[in-house]
Amino acid sequence: MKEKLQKIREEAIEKIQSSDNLDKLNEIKVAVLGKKGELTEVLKGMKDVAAEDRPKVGQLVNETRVAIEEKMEEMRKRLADVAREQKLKNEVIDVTLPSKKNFVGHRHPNTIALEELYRIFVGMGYEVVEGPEVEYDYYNFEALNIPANHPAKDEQDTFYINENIVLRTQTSPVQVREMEKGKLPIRMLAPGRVFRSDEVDATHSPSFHQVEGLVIDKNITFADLKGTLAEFAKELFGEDTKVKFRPHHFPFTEPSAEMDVSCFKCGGKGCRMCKGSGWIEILGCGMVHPRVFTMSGIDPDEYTGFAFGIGLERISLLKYEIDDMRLLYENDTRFLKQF
Ligand code: 2NL
Repeated sequence: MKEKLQKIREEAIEKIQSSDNLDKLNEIKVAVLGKKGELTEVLKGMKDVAAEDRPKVGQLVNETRVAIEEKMEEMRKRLADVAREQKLKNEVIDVTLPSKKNFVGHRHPNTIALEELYRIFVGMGYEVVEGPEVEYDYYNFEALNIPANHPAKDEQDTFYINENIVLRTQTSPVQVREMEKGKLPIRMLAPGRVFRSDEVDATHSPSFHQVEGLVIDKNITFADLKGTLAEFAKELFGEDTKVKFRPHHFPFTEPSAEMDVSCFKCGGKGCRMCKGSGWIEILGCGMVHPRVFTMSGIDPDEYTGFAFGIGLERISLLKYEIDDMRLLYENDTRFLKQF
């Protein structure tokens, strides 16, 4: 019996010492100390041992168990340490590795142009105001002195929601709503999406963006309009930019004009950009029509004002020399990432 226990002990310790991971150690534990383990089997055979020898044999079995358990615990600790070391080694972060490339988005050309307009006009004291894209016919047409029989009101040009409601064709209704509030003077910019029933081509889209400006105060004259817009043109296209006003007609302004800037590409000599003329049309403008004032409750004998409308896409196309408006709407990242 003594030899048998000695043998179990020696074999178990040898196996423990040669095991190289915690799973193997556990297998040994089951094989020796488990329910059907070698040592447990010896204990089960105790009934065949003579009664007077039992305490001695029992003590021997216990000593063997303790010795194996101690060895096992010692080995378990050692293997756990090794495993921990290995885990830490695997988790080491090399802080000298180059970082992942950060992909940053780009601003849309329209956004860049709009922010440029904000910079210029907010710098002159203008306030930016937005309003609804779906408008009453009244605010979009009637309050702007556009009569019922005007061609702009034709279903060919305007998207109608119903008889009284349209998709706004300009952002002037935002300004009419401000005028109605009666808080004067006004110096405002009305940017936003507008809609016209146009066929898509290189220079037209059924949905584009407009930035309108409005200034109302006592004693505002056409000289204020010219000075303001000339300054704007210099800020946007460069200090050497000249401006030219050509008489025009809008129902909401009187007198009305279109403003050209000297070509910023050729300086006025004539090139592809300005189609040889040396001038580029940039915006429409004029003095607010007295009828527009009275309809919004402002006395035209007390107040005067000027207004202008700029096509945002036209500015982005010119400034970034883009030759097709459709590129602005496709959101092709190969195009957008150039800006
Ligand atoms: C263009 C240029 C323009 C205005 C817009 C305006 C707004 C109010 C009163 C008077 Cl509330 N005018 N806006 C004025 C002149 C030109 O836009 O080419 N439009 C078709």
